[in-house]
Amino acid sequence: MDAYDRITRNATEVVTEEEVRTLAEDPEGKRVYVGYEPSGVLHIGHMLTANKLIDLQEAGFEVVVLLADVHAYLNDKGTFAEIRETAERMRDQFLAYGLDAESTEFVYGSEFQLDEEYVLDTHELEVSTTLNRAQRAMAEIQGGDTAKVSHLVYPLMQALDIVYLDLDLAVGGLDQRKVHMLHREQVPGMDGESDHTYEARPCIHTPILADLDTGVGKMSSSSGTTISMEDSAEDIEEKINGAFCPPTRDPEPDDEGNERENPVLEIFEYSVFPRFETVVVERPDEYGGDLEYDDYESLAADLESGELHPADAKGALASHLNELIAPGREVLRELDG
Ligand code: IYR
Repeated sequence: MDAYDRITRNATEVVTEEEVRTLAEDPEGKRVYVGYEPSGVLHIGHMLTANKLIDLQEAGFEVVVLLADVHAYLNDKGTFAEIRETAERMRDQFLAYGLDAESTEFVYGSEFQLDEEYVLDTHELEVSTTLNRAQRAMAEIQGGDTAKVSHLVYPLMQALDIVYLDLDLAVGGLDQRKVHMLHREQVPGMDGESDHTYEARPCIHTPILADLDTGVGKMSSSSGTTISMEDSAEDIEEKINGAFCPPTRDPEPDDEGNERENPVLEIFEYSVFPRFETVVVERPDEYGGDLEYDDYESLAADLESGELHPADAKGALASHLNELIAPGREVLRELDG
């Protein structure tokens, strides 16, 4: 796989392809980041963007993980002290998941977001951005129904982080795209207080998994079922067994006309295949014996043809997820004594 294909595999959106192609010509030492509002336990959504960071590390990028403590505070996720504590736990889980310790830099937002230059730059963006624009950028990130003033400052700060961390590329789930677009439109016009470069950077957006139980709408860590670093092997098995998995990549809409996805296949595609050379589906000999897949396409095709039964696919998914999660689970166990 060439550098561009590795950098962009499984991405839903690349902004712009041309800019990322230029980066791919010489990725060595280039800087890329994902920012996370700290939460005590990683869930499968964090792991999906982490897979992309691992791809980028393998392509030669330096990875910055922003532990966005100030952003979590602005999004009403707890007291500042509570948020700092969960951020520390997050770092250890990312390393256990497979980010390379040598080429990963963990930065707390509060290390630079309270500096005078940064605060003045935020105010500059407050002056140049309409309320409506900031609110739209936040629509998919905001916790709670009521927009607070903090929710309008949040995307402006995120747009600035890309400047202050001297990044060459920003990565995020598709829910971050409007903030990144705000960055691309607003930052290049800034006067700016700092010595950093106020140029727009390219962005890559990763898919958002569908709801595990129904395939309708997005998987959410706050409602519905999610898979997390805390889950035991049995928890994972139980959750995946209960997942929606018709024998197709393209399920029919439900009775109310809502579009549906196949979350089991999505997790194979975005979480499992990027991390395993081959995926083995264990089956007793009387059911045809083990199956082996080198890529997502052949597994999905077998599910569609009936060669691979959804129950066997789920069993393999649970065991591979368990393998990815086990080291982080161990870290959490040690942290909690
Ligand atoms: N908006 C992210 C958190 C976040 C991401 C980046 I990239 C930042 O520069 C700051 C915050 C979330 O929804 O978790």
